Formats: sequence, C-alpha cells, structure tokens
Amino acid sequence: MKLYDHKLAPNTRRVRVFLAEKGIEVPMQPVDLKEREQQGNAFVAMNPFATVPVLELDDGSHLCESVAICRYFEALHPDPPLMGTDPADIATVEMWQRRVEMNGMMAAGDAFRNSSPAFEGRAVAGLTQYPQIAELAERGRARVTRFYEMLDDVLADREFIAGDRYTIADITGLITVDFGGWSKITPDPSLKNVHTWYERVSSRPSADA
Ligand SMILES: N[C@@H](CCC(=O)N[C@@H](CS)C(=O)NCC(=O)O)C(=O)O
Repeated sequence: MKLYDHKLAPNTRRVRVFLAEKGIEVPMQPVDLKEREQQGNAFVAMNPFATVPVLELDDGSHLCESVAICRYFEALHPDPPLMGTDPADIATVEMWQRRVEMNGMMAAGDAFRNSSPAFEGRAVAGLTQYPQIAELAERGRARVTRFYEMLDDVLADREFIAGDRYTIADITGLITVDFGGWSKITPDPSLKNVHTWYERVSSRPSADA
C-alpha cells in the first residue's frame, strides 16, 4: 500500500492528519504537482481526475478522493472513531464534514484558484483547462467569511464541529482555515469560538502531519 501525496496540498494533508490521529503509517509516494506529474499518463491511469491523493492498495487497485480514502481507513481501523459511531452519529459527522467541505473548503478553493497567477488557465483541478473568473474568487472570499461566522455560532456550545468528539469535520475545518490563509482569508478576531477551536485542533500533534 502507498499514498500518492504532495506535502503542501490541502486534500493530501487531510488524509495525513487522519492517519496520524489513528496512528497508522502508510508509505508516501511524493507527486510533483508543480511539474504536472499528476497530468502524466501513468498518474492519469490511476486517477482520471488527475488529482492527489491516491491510495494504491496491495492488489494494485486505486482509491481516490480524500474522504473516501479516510472512509477506507476508518473501516479498517475503527479506533479512535473519526467518522461517527452509531447511525445518527455517523450521519451527523457526515453532515458537518459536507457542510465544512462545501461552504468552507470549496469556497476557499474558488478564492485561491481564481486569483493566484500560478493557476491561470487552471482554475479547476484536473485535465480540462478552465479560465479564472475574478468574480468567483470574490464570491469565494465572501462565502468563507460567512462560513466562519456560522461556524462561530455552531461552536458556541461544543468543543468540536460535529459535537463533543474530534472528527473528520474538524480535520476538514483545520485544512480550510490554513488553505484560506493562502488567500489571506482568516477568521475575524471577533469570532472567539472559531479561534479557540482552531487553537485546540491545530495544537494536536496530528496537525503537523
Ligand atoms: N475532491 C478531491 C480533490 C482533490 C484535489 O483537488 N487535489 C488537488 C490538491 S489539494 C490536486 O491534486 N491538484 C492538482 C492540480 O491542480 O492540478 C479529494 O478530496 O481528493
């Protein structure tokens, strides 16, 4: 088994943090995104969407999508649970994971990829070339800012995003805040609950993974 990884990429970090929380070690295979290794024939044969992470299993098959890869490890190593325990809890964690992903992470992606000069003509990850749209960058910034305000309300009465236990929703939240920082989108200082939560999750050893 090995994980096709890129040290700086938020989605690969999500998997690395998840593995660190579970104490699982997986050999890493670095992918040079800057040199477009992810767009080469060998990589596209593993993942036609041309993105990392990709998990190669011992039988030579491949799993893509960071959350699906986390789901695989959750099933293999249920302890500590990071994706819920009973049916309602599993659905609650999924609900928050998706909310953070769609309203925070993807909006931060829109802000970054539609404004960074390095991503001109590559506003969407993958093989198809999409032009940058400045309005999408602006909307992304506005959405992340609004998402942090909503998150602050959520965190008023709980330690973690999906409840009293650290879960994958917190991991996606952590990578969203750090990724948003690339575009200088940071939670407003008035959002005390978000800041307290961020200190809590970013001080866990797994955050360095
Ligand atoms: N939904 C996918 C997103 C994967 C993704 O966008 N990966 C980025 C790195 S964070 C990538 O490989 N980008 C390559 C590119 O932009 O060409 C997942 O969760 O795995």
